[in-house]
Amino acid sequence: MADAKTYDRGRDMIEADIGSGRTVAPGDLVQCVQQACERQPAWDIHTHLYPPCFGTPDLNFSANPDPQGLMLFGIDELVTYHYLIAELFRFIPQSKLTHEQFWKLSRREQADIIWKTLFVERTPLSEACRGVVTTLEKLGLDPNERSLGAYRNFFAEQDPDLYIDQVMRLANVSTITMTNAIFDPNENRRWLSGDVRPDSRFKSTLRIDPLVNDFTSAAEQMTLWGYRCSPLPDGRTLDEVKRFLNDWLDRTQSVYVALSLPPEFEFPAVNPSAEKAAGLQILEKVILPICLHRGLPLALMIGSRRRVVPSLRDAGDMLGRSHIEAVVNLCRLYPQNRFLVTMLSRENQHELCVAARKFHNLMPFGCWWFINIPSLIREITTMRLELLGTSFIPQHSDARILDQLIYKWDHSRRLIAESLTEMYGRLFPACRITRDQIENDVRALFSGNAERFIQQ
Ligand code: HDL
Ligand code: ZN
Repeated sequence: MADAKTYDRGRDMIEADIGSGRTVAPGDLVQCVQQACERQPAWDIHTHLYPPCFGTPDLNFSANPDPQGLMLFGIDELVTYHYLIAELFRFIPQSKLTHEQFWKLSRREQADIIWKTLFVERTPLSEACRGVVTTLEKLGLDPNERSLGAYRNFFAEQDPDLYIDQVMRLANVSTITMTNAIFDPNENRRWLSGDVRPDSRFKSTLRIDPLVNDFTSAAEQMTLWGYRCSPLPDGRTLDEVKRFLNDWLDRTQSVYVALSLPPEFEFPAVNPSAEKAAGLQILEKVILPICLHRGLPLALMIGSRRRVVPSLRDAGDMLGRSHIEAVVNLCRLYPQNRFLVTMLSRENQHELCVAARKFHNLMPFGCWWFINIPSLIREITTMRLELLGTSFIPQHSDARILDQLIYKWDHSRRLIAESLTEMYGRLFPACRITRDQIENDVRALFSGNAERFIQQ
C-alpha cells in the first residue's frame, strides 16, 4: 500500500498530472473524474425551455407580462413544477383541497401552499424537492426560508435574457434544445406571428405527437391551418402532411423530430384500429422518409401514459412498460434512419442497451422523467457503460423551468462521475488511465455523441 505522501498530494500536483496527461494515480481518480464532469459543457438535448421571445408570463419579469408566455423561471414556477403538485397531494387529501380548487388559486397561492407543505412542514427529501434546494443554494440564496418573499425579490430583479446566461453558466450547459410542440396553439401562433427570433443558445426540435397518436384531431387541426387533410390518410392527405412537416422543419430549423409514444406502441402493429393504422402510415410514409431526406434523427420517447388522473393535468401522467420490439423493428427496417430513443420504464432500460449493441443507428439518451432520480441514474448509467462503453447520451434535463437546469445538471454530473469512477476503478491497476482519456470520455458523453449523432 503506497505511503500517505503518495496519495496525499496537493491539488497542484494533481493539476500537474491532469495537464500533462500523465497517468492518474488511483487516489486521485475520484477528483479527476469529478472535475472532468464538472468542467465539461453539456448539450442538453431535451428540455421544455424557451428564450424570452416566446413570452414571459410573470409580471415581475417583464413590463408587459404575457399570461401564456412559455419562458418560465423564478421561485413560483419552480415550486409549482408539476412533479411537486403530484407530491403535494400525497399530503393534502381531496377533502381538504380538491385539484379543481387548487387550479383556481393564483400561481403564488399555489406556490405558498407547496412551499409550506413540502419544504417547511416536512423535509424536502424527494428529488424534485431537493432540486429546488440545490437551485436556491447555487444561486446564493438560503434554501431555509419559511416563506417565498425573499426569493421573489431576488427573481424580480432578474433580466430574463441575462438570467438565461447566468443559469447556463451555473449549469455549464452550452446549448439548450427546445421541444417545439407545434400542435400546441399557443406555441404555433408565436411562430406564425413572427415573434420568434433565432437565439444561438437554443436549438429547435419538432414535437409532433398528434400526427402518430391522434391523427384524426391532427388532420382537423392541419386543415384549419390550410393543409387539406382527411382523417384517413389518402394520397392527397399524405402529400399535405408532407407539406406541413416540411414547412415546419424549414420554419424552425429543427435538429431532430420527436415523438412521445404510449407503452402499447407496436411496430408493426398487430390488427391496429383505423386510428392507429393512420398514425403508423404517417410514421412510415411521411415522418421517416422526410427525416431520412433531411438527415434528421427521429427521437422516440416511449412509455408515457397521458392523463391517468386528468384533474392533475401535467401531474396526472403515468408510465408503462413498453415493447422494445417496436424499437428493434424500426431500427432494422429503416437502417438509414437514425433513432434517438429514451424509454420511461426502468424495466425497458436493459433491453434498450442490448438493442443499441445491435443497431448503430440507435442512440439511447437520458434518464427520462420518472427515472431521472439518483438511484436509477446511477443504476442505468453504470449498466449503459458496462454494455455500451461511452457510446450513448447519459442525460438530458427535461427542464420545464429555466432554473431547473442548475439542479438537474448538478445532480446528474455527480452521479455520472460516480458511475465513471467505478468503471475506471475496475481497470486499475492493469490499465494506465490519463486525464486526457477521462476528459475525452466525458466530452463524448456530455456533448460529442450528441453532436456526432444529431449533426451527422
Ligand atoms: O413528454 C415529455 O417530453 C415529458 O418530458 C413531459 O413533458 C413531462 O410532463 C415532463 O415534463 N417530464 O419531465
Ligand atoms: Zn420532456
